[in-house]
Amino acid sequence: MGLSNRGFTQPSKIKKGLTLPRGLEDLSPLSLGILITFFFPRSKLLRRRRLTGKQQQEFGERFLLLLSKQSCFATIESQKTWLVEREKNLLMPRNPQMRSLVLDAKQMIYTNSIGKGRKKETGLGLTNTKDGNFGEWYSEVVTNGEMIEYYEISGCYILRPWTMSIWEIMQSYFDAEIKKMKIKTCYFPLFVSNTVLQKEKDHIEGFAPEVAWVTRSGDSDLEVPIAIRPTSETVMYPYFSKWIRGHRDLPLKLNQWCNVVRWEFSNPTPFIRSREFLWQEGHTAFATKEEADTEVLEILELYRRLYEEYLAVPVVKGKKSEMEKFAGGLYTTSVEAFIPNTGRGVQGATSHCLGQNFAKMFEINFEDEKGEKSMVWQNSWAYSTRTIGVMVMVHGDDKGLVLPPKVAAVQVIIVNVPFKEADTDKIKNACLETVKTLCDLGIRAEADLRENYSPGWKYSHWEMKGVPLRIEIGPRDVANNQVVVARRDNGEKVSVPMADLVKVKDLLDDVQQNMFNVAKQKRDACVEVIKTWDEFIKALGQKKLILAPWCDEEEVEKEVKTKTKGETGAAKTLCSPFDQPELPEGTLCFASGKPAKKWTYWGRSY
Ligand code: 87F
Repeated sequence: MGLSNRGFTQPSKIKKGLTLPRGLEDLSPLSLGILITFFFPRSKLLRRRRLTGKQQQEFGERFLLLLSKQSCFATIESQKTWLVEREKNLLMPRNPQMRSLVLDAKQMIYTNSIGKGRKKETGLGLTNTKDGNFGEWYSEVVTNGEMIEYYEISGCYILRPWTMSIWEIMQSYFDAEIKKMKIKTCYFPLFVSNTVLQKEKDHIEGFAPEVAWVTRSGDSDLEVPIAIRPTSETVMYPYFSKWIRGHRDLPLKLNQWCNVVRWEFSNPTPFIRSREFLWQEGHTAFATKEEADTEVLEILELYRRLYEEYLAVPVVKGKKSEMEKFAGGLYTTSVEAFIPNTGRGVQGATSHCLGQNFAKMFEINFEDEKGEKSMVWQNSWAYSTRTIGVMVMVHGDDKGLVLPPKVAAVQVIIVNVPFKEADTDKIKNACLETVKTLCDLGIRAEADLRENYSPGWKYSHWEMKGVPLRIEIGPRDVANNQVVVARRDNGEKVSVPMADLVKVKDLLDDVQQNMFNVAKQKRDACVEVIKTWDEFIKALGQKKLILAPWCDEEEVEKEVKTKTKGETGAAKTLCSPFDQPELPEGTLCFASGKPAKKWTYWGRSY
């Protein structure tokens, strides 16, 4: 990607008589002339806005020649991407005649360049494979799948509707669950003063370089710079102190849905590591530690369900080591996911018990039932848009996104397959009827009846966007009162009688379950139980998720980190799973040789 089109501004330098790149042979020079007019609205070549038919034809011919300069493209793949990228940006002329020509050419370019003939090279529309170049594959999937648009500020991304609909579904689930727990919604300001931010020193220490500051308004410097929230403990807790007086004010349980900013410097990745992201942050205060402990686990269970039941991503619930926990808190629990392709763990969400640290700093006290002054016990917990990135990484394939039905904005896409002599209206009506039946059944279904795209193009398009089920309706299906259903997860096709469309519900459930099972199988296949340092190093080299007996000493963890530091980052503890395998008496720590206290997951991580 990122191909230069500098060559296109110097038509005079083109040599004639070169062969055309594959896929473009069928385009008439006129169509191409029109296309290029819209491809490069700002190019020097097209400074003159209004072009006559002849001029367009001329441009078309030049364009063909330019395209045939194979040297512009490193590979046929890059040519393909280039064409698709341009095709996306193509503007539509208002004149109906021009419009139909452009549409015609547009479809031809797409189907010719990435359609049937080339389907096998890689997944349609993707130039990288998941196993070939994971990083490039990921960024192609999130952009071509219309989830993300890159933005001019590094580490910031535009979240497109396809992303936001997933986020909203997850939000509805989680919000409803926490409301059942009597957690109330609130909203605190984005800005935080330095004094307040610095109040809890332990907490901010280490994070300080990531805090972004506003230092100016217009031309004048602010008297005191103000920070943009990286998290809201220090924003909220002064008010907890004000609002909590007696035991009747407890528990205080708040949650806010908002954005936060952390000015990361390491390799930004859409969803996974971005400088601004969306999350929910819950902040609660209780009279007793027991209540706080209980809530930590209740929330963690909601996070597990979010990953496993909604995103179909298996996670491990566990406790973070002292080194990896949130420094301002008492203990941290998390759900940890794993990306088999990169062999990296990823912290999916965290639920912290803050103990009384913040209560001390912010004087969050209450008078208990006996009239004695007491300090509250606090929790804080969050999941962010990172969840979506994990889902894409785990399920995506060489054709693009694969969305679990439960979070897909469109669960079923219905495509009409008109044949030349067929009654196209009849087919369209069958599609619309199917949409209605499915929607009445509570399924999120839509029909793609656009006439300017071929069925093949539409299949690829919706595959790229990860829609779980595709229904194809052609003349034969109409005649037989049936539809053909194709699954995104495994490519299987089945015929379903129109009268049995309720079966689509079972199919969606099956896709959801199958996606989880497949992901779990892959994750489990990466788990390596090891006992010795040599085994550890070997497994790390094989991108495994390592489960090892550990002495639980910080010094040892530090040493492992130092010893494994390399280009791809050091290995660290991910969590100690709550679900502990048996640890036989006398088991030794893989790293220190001291008696092991617990089983812990280790690996490189995001
Ligand atoms: C970056 C800059 C400043 C993480 C930061 O996990 C402060 C911080 O406090 C910071 N990055 N953290 C820890 C966040 C802890 C906690 N906050 C509420 C959560 C859950 C939600």
